[in-house]
Amino acid sequence: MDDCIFCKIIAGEIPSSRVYEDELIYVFKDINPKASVHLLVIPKQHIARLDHATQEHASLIAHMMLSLPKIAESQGLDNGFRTIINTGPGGGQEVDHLHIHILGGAKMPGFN
Ligand code: DGP
Repeated sequence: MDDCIFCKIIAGEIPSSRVYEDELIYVFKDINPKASVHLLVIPKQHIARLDHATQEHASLIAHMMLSLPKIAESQGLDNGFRTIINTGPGGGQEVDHLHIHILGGAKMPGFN
């Protein structure tokens, strides 16, 4: 997607603090962290929102989910972490490229 900032981050056209990458996903630090560790896990394939995903994306989304613990642990979150997926305007999604937030450490958002 030409006008997608996360696609531009994957392509290296916008700088980011990368923490992990494989053939399917790219992981980088959120520019506006809400916790001492705040990462974004994105698929390299452009999927705008979780509710745009279909069965054909099932293995990709499973890969994203199953990668979260090792990514979190690699950033020092060895006592657990929070994941958030905002979907659409009603869910507070600001960037229309599917992303999973990983949050942990100090300054966690105040809800459980
Ligand atoms: P959401 O509200 O779920 O769509 O969260 C989008 C997040 O993306 C938000 O926490 C800030 C982050 N973000 C937006 N633009 C950039 C950027 O250019 N670089 C980085 N690293 N993060 C960004």
